[in-house]
Amino acid sequence: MTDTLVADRPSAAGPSFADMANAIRALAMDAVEKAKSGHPGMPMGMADVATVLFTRFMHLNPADSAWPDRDRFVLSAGHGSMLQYALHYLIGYPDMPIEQLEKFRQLGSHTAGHPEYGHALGIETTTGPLGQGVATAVGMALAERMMNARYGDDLVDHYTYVIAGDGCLMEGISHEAIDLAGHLKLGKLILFWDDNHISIDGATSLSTSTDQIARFKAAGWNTVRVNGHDEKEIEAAIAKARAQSDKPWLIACNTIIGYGAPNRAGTAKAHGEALGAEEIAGARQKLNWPHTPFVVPAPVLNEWRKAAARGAAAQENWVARLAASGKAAAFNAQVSGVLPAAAEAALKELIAKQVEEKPKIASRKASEIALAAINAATDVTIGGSADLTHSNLTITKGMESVRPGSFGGRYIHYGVREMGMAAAMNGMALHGGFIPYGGTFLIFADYARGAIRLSALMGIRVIYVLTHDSIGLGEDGPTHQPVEILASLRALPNMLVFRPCDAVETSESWAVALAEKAAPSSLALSRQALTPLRTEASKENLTAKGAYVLREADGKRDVTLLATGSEVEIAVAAAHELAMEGIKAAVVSMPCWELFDRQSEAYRREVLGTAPRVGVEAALRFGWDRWLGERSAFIGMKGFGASAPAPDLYKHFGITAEAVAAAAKSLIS
Ligand SMILES: Cc1ncc(C[n+]2csc(CCOP(=O)(O)OP(=O)(O)O)c2C)c(N)n1
Ligand SMILES: [Mg+2]
Repeated sequence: MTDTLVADRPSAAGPSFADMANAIRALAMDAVEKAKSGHPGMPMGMADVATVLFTRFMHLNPADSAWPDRDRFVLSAGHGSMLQYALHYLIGYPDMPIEQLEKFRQLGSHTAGHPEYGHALGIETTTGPLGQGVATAVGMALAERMMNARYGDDLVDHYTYVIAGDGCLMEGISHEAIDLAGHLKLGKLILFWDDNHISIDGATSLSTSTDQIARFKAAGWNTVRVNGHDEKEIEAAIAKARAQSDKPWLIACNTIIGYGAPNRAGTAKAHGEALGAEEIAGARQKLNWPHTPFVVPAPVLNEWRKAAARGAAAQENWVARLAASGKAAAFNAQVSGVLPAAAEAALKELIAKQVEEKPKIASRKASEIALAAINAATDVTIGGSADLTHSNLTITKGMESVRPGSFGGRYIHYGVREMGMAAAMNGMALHGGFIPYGGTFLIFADYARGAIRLSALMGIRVIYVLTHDSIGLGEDGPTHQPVEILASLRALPNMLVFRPCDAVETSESWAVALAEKAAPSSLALSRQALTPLRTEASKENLTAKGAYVLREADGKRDVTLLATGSEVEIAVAAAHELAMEGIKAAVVSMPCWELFDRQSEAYRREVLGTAPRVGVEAALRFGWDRWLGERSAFIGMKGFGASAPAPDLYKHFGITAEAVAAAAKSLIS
């Protein structure tokens, strides 16, 4: 339960409010100056807002930064990273001593140029690509409400605070995020807009004239405007926003970028470069902050540390409530991130059944069947789709939809908002308690790219269900037929890209994706039915090896055919044709290149063999040379697709067993 809705004021005898905020300003100036790079203007402009928020409202415990019911703070305007680092030092995170601020932007420090998840305690998400933080925070606030629906106010009742700049609100992703948050009535999401009228090129009037208050209102938010340098107005607005949790809140803060810098304040010159010795000296005078660089006087620091003490006390109360709730075991298991054993067991059972029954179904359908087993075995999975539920096949029996103000369900209608969906899933995964998966067409992964990239960079378990994965989708034509997207997803470090060839491989892909805690997964799934190829029981999850010999040649290999997804059956048919002519071809299924890359070199050599190779995939060759070697051929796409029934397209583009066999023969003749 929220311990207090009114602000905790600093003691009368303590340092002034200005001193408290100026500590942030000075640290930001000094660190940027020492690094000779960075962004002093935003931390100096938002110092007052951040001081009110952190010293009077935030509940977090630096000694236990993973406390599940802590308030979340997201610095969407990630270029202002020194604001976050200064706050972390002042509050007393153990990994943020002053030396870290002195090493701002240096290799191996905790103080990277932009806040990086995992680099320092208390950084809830990576920010820097503008707008992402806003959209990620929507997922966090949604996860908070969904956990609240399951465990009640006593155990889950925290706020998600975001600081966004003009840039964040100009980015298109903010539209998706704001719209979704307003629609769902995420009442515990509070967004501060650093309304300083400045971005890099100069005045924001150069590029925008949107009435942001009207825009947020139109999306279903509460709004209030404050003078962002008036502690009383800021405090009153936050108190009001916390007390009235019917809708998310926009607190528009009139601020001056670089507040305190005598010449650069209020100008774009304050945005993204060191102020220089003279300007800093002038600012020290103007702010009445005579202290040497990187020194915060003890009374100021002590006052700041009280915020940590307040958070620690709140956590202590929470721990007692958890113990008394009778729900501790379930709650702890849910937030542990460990996949319940029942889900794994359900998939094993399903795979055994599919080996027996040999269903000829699309891999999107196989994914639906796998999800039915998973979702019946555990409720940590949260499904959703960007308005393609019945194409992506992401909903399973008994899944209730999340609705505005009602969060007991576990299926989210993200609307036609691919990047908003991906970022919200990032937020849910980061919040903890859930494993989010969400669907769209593979082609529209590009619309979500900015957020998908952050899933990979942060190393979090988010699962993308990307159906209609090639020309195999047919009539919708080249706008919908991905030819380059597999390559672009595979180009992302730390992303597992699965393209299963049948129902068994699809179930296996799900098992690996769910178990992989430190990387996101993308499942590229077919619209069209696929021939069952994994028809023999295997003790191992072969997809977990990334690639494996599906059909060995009858004797010493003349050629090795490598394929993924819907083209594996074409490779098998080609091998059959070749066999009739006495040519010995092995077929290697490669459902996940990244996992194959993780195997021993000896295993990879054994699978790939030394015979010439033919790659088969209904996509561009880009990336395939990694596996093909010198004596090789590739059967796939050379450009965009076309609109026609899928079988006609495969023929038209020459992705056929005959073409594969001919390519193989040309290599060995
Ligand atoms: C997606 C994206 N595009 C561009 C940038 C580069 N960039 C960093 S800050 C900034 C201007 C942001 O303006 P504002 O949010 O008003 O920040 P302020 O200047 O007020 O600190 C830009 C364009 C970025 N970080 N992310
Ligand atoms: Mg600005």
